[in-house]
Amino acid sequence: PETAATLVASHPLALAPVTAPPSSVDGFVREFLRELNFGQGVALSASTVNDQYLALAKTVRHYLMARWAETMRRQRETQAKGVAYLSAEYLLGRQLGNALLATDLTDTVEEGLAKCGISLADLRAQEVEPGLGNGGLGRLAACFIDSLATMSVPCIGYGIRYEYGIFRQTFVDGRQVEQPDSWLALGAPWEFPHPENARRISFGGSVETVTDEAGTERRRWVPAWDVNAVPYNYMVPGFQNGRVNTLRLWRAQATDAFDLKIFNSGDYEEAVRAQTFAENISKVLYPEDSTPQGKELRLQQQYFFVAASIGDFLDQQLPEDFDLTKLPERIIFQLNDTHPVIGVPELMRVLVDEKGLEWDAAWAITQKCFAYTCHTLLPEALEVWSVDLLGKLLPRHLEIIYRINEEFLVEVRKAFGDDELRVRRMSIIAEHPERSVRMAYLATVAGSKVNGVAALHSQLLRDKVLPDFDEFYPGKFTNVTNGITPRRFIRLANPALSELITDAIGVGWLTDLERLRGLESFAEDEEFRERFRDVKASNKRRLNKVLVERDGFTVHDDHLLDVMVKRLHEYKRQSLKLLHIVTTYDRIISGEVAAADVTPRTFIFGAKAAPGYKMAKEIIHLINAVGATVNSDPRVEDRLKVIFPPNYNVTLAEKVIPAADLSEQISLAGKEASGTGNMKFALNGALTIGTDDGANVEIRELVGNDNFFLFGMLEPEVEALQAKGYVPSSFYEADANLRRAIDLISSGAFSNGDRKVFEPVVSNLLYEDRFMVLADYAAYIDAQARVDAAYSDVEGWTRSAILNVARSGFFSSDRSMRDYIDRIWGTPPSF
Ligand code: B1N
Repeated sequence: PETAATLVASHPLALAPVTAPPSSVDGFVREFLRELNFGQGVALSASTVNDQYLALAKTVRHYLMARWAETMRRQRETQAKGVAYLSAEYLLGRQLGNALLATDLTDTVEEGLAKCGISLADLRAQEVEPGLGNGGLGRLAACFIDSLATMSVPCIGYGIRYEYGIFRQTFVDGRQVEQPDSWLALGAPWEFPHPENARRISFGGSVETVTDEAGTERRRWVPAWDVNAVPYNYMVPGFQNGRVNTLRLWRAQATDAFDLKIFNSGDYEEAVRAQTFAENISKVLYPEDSTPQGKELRLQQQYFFVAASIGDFLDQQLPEDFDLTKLPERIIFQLNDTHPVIGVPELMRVLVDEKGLEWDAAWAITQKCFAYTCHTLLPEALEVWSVDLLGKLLPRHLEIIYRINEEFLVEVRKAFGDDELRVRRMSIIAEHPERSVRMAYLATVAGSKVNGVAALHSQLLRDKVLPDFDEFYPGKFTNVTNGITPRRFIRLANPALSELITDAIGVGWLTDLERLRGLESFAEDEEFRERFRDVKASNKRRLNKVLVERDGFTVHDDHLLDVMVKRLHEYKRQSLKLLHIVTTYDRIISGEVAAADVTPRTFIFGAKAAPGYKMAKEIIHLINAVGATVNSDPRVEDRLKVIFPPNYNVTLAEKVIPAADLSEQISLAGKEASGTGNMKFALNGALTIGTDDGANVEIRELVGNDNFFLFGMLEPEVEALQAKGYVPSSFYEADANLRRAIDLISSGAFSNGDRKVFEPVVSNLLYEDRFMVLADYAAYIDAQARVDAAYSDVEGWTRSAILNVARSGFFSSDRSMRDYIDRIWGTPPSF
């Protein structure tokens, strides 16, 4: 007879939590109803959509559970070298669709739910996306961990479980108003909290000298306060390969000790305040993209997650008696920009102060265990921390940074002689305007490799931002061009195109995107082109449905869909796009062209501005104002539409990008490190109008000049104009079209005659224009005329669009991962 004991001994559940994927639709329905009944505690008839969504999410994650456990078990067993990706941001997007795709359960689930009278699409729509990132940098991290799981490379993603992600954007009278993003409010079915693995993270205090047993003097940190870091694990399933990697996000919680001290002093209210203080650390994502503010809480966040992650890796992922000199054979900590760079002195502190290694031995390990990715060139985006702040929060780390710098500068002097100017230039410590730590320099000194994110950016990084370091460290600098995951951004976002591609070239391209080359010959196939256009049209109708429901906007399916979606930043030049729209509008209302002769276009903007970035918010206001005026002017005869759906995010991107005809990538040359939206558009069959910047350069090289609308100054021309002295008003004076566009804005045409509202935007363009909008205006207008002409040739346009898809396979994040592995990590696929 079967007893509990024999059951445990023989049952597979005792060995691993095996919930085999259902072999049948009925099997799925049983599991789903069980989750609904016993997990959510409701009957199907009484359940809400949210109940159903949560039950479905949990059912699907059960199917991944055995694979997850197995992945962890094998990693423990093989101790294969892996990547610890350290990133303050992960812009994941919705999880359900991706989990269904990874497990190949979409059809089974859709059918099973239908039997219950439920639509899978409705449940998918119920999910609130985890918006734990600002833009490209956070989304890149999400694409990379997807690719690593799909390629069977060991990886743990480490980050912060913000209680509030990127704010929800609303418009009030055309102006941005931010709302908190309570993404956890309706339940968090994808996360696994592990409070038993919480780690204590210390801050503040002082450093003292102690003598150890061997009689040597050692520095010891005596911190003043601490918080708990509680790990929340997320599954990162590979695409139909049975591997599930881990994303571990840390949440801050007050420690008992912290509370008790104050409780014992009898101050209840102070104890509660202390708790709030500790928990603030993971409360909210800083909403600045590219322009970090030196706030103390931000440094707390950075140290909090990095210390927890390094500690977790050393204590939880390594065997007990691990020889730390072998650490570089086991792990590479990849620094996603400078945000986690405080990890460098942290690893040194752990190795020297806690594990008792000698400084030199510890430094040799540390230098091999880190690599640094730089994501920007903008000087204001390069993080520096004032020595005052850093020393107050992390006194021992500051000491360690000083010593790293001292030894580094000794080497610099050895190499270059007493070139004091150079020494000052290269010092990790800046003296002006205040004494501070240059985090990019620290990362460069400590990292085994430093990479930029597109060919041009990596070159400029070496030539313009860190030339002394490039000279000092030959071979340290490299490039890895960014990529995007085709699973989310083609297969999930564009099922119609995916089906067409598979019909043409068969399966296999989703994990080997260069196979899209096979589509090239289909560009010459008339019937294929017609089907390709049908796909675009159906994606426009799908977008129309979403936007009508969401915001009441209509997208005409006979319009050229011209899209600019990205963070609002002056260097990205949304205002240049706006000048094109105003010029086109002006030509119609002035009678210069008949409305009927204008290419019908719908312009879509999507953009959040950092809440404290005034000029960006003014530009948002102006976009909305131009939209309101143009859209309601009968003279336009509906041939121009400007729509700006609020709260652009990953979920909306998945609908907008597949519908686009034209992708706007118009940053000033040399300013956009890479861009990744540009890649998503090309892979979904939009043509790009763009400057010679970031990854645009590589896109154009690949798709060919004829299938890309290039305009604007090249980076060296930008430099030259800057050097000679840029006077934006001279462009205004010299160009009648530009003058008319700017004057129309100044005249109050978009503000009910009020000439004051947009004066700051106009003045900025005329008298400052840091990003040379006016200098590139004429070339842009010209390029847009080429777009109109090309679009009128329907077959030619379609041919170009197909070639964009066929030739953009390089931009798969799987290829990025191969490049990281070959050039930086040395972490081959495992099992
Ligand atoms: O990183 C992306 C690139 O494709 C973009 O060109 C680049 O602008 C973006 C501080 C940043 N650079 N720097 C940031 C984000 C948040 C923050 O607090 C800086 N984001 C980028 C991926 O490589």
